[in-house]
Amino acid sequence: MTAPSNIYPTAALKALDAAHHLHPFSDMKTLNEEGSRIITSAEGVWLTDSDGNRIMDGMAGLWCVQVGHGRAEIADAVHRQMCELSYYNTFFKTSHPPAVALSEKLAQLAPAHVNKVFYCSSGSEANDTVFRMVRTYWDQMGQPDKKVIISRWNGYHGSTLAGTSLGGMKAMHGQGDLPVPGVHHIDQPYWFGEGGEMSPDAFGVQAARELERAIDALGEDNVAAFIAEPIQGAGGVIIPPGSYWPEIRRILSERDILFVADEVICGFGRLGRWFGSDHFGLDPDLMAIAKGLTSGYLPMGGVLVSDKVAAGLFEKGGEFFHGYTYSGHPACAAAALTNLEIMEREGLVDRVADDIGPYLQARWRALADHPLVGEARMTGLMGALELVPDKADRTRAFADTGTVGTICRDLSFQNGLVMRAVRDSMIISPPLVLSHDEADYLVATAKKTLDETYAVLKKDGWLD
Ligand code: PXG
Repeated sequence: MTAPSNIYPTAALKALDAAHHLHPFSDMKTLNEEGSRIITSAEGVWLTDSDGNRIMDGMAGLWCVQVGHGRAEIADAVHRQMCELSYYNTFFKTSHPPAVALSEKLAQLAPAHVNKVFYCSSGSEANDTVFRMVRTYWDQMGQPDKKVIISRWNGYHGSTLAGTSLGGMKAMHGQGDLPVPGVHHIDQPYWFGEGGEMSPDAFGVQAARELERAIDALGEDNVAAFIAEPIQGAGGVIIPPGSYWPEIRRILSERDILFVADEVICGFGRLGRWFGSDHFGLDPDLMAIAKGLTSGYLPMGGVLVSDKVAAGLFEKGGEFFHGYTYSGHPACAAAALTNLEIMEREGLVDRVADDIGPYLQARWRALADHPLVGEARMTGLMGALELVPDKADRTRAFADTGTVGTICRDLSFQNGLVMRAVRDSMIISPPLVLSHDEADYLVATAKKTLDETYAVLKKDGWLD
């Protein structure tokens, strides 16, 4: 069968896209004036667009393509599964082999006290599941007043009602009158942007103690859970100071609330361990997963459930009135199983910890020498560059937040590297299969892009 990309020339594809396709998180007016970039194929860490340009996928799609693009092995497994059992549900006392096998595999990979999984199709649905699960858990435990979920400003947990509400993106809250009641946001551990004169560690402790203050002000008896990403992704790769997670752990250990790790980005090797919780020594009661679970080959998400929560929710009997038509979809489960098999066989998680991770980090951090860069940070394969008008003064930002980031992002694309801009920081999160040569290309292209951005800003009067 011929794919549409081979039928229509680029201009026609752009015109049809503008006429009929509403894109996520996009200013449709501006986008339609410019036209979308049409990606037609991909292999490894490389994308090809409809004009034949090769571009390095520095974002692994949207933080998800761990094993790289174009793995026929996953496509074959999905094909086989679809020929055998393309769909059946997991409601009403039924199951099927791929869902059973994947559940066993996830229990094996998850921390020792986490042995069950509830499936859905995305990270947003995972967090909607979390939202209902933690409240239902406390109902079951005879503590129905424990309802409030604490989360963080500038956290990202998806764009459904619960996802947006749990997330801390004010622009998103503004659309749809969110958050829903019962969500309380605390400050994020963003030292570069908000740490003022404090040392990173002193700031990390202060940010963690926001949680303590919030629980105590709301009343422990009213708080159901705290949800957080181990490292905030969409918020701008906010790597907390070393003091942050240990202090959060102390606070949680002294109080009876659930801890939910949103592993949608940090899970599946991104930080050099199977989960971000392993990297930071967290002890989550629930873990939201998606993205890297299938490397994005098919949509799938889930909530990993600890023995404690499973016992409270499911062992007394009674139904959890929750689920999706596609919970545990056989083709998606087959994609996930094959993806995890590839990751294990090729040792991709250890590779991030011991090989490509340290290799790229050293070269990425050296970009801090560039006159535009205030900080270059990276953990595992997840990094950010803070673009600033004055290296000597961390508190000074560019006017018109986001404009400089967009200039740099567009130049990066032109130069053959996808970087994502968050405010005025540049983000990368490449596939875990990135080679050393490809890492060198990534850093050289980022450097060239920074030079060109600097020249544009100088010419247009952005810099002194
Ligand atoms: N939690 C986290 C931590 C995420 O990063 C979600 C939940 C929601 O997942 P779904 O599958 O519903 O999208 C995410 C998603 C970006 C970007 O531009 C980030 C995400 C999604 C789309 C764009 O950084 N993260």
